[in-house]
Amino acid sequence: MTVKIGLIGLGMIGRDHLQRFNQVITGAKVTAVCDINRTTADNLAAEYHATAFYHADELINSDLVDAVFICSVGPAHKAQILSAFNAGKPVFCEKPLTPTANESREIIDAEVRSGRRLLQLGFMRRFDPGYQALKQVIRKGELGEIMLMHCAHRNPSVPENYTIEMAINDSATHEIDIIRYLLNEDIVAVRVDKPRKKTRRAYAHLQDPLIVIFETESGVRIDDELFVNCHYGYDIRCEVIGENAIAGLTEQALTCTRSVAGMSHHIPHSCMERFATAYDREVQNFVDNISRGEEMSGPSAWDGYVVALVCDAGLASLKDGQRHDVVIPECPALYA
Ligand code: NAD
Ligand code: ISE
Repeated sequence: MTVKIGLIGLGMIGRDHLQRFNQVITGAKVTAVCDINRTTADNLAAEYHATAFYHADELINSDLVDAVFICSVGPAHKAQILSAFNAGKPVFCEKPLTPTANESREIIDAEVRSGRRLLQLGFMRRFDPGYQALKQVIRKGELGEIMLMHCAHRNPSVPENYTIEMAINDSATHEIDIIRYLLNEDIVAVRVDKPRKKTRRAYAHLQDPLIVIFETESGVRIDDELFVNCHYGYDIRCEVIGENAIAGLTEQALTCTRSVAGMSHHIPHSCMERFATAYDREVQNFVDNISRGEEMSGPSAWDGYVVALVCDAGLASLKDGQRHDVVIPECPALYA
């Protein structure tokens, strides 16, 4: 069976996934594409031999589509996900689930009413070999009691339309999810610190870098450096500090060069380069579940909702600099 995919949102990540479906993924074909920019939709439909749509609902309800793949901007996600649920079609949605927790709650309630998991969320780091290996190390108990974590989320640059709030609900979302994945517990408090100094490379409206401090249920304290105009590359770092040992992600480069200048290796320049394997695996997971007639697995709407709750607290702290508690309601049985 070839799963017929309808892909909505043909920007940076949408095009990357389109190419992935064309070159890497087995068992699926993109039969329909949609973008509010008609020229973009027409051009990519022609290039990939798909049908162009300009309204998401029309693509979602089309017989050309078995499963919906959402890569539009965050504020458009809720309506498109609910429309896919109404059509009874499985849906992959890029992160964030929605920009606010209240909107995410509506998605939880709708999916629970449907009685089955229909959605996989695009927290691709859970499919990254490095993070998976780190989780195994933690699970085996080699580190002893975990006390601290140091994370860094460095992007070479961000466009002018990237707002300070996006540092929390677009970038830090990845750390919030991966902290929960690695430690198997929830975040209960957040504080955002604005260092007095900011990089000259950021647009005037941005405070960059930021430091976010998280605290988990058991008391693990995590610092996350968000530096989205770091200039030198796309560099994602994570170190877990235990009582007996410390473990972290390694450099990702496959080769290392020795020269008179010393040792050097390549540093990725985009998320598409750094997480290529993770994206391949998350998308194949989505397709395989549909091909086998199984419910969705991997990051869920619940994960998206909890991350949105942490982001809401982070946004409040961005305004007042205070520590904000995160209150997480009981998890519905569907996601247990
Ligand atoms: P982008 O701005 O480059 O592209 C978004 C596209 O969606 C544009 O072509 C726009 O015209 C289209 N669009 C907007 N509203 C639409 C609507 N209602 N219906 C149809 N099309 C619509 O953005 P991007 O960087 O590709 O990001 C898209 C989404 O993917 C965001 O949610 C972002 O957070 C996420 N993302 C995830 C990762 C990751 O690492 N997992 C990386 C980049 C982006
Ligand atoms: C972007 O939307 C992503 O999801 C990238 O993975 C992240 O590194 C970047 O900061 C976000 O803007």
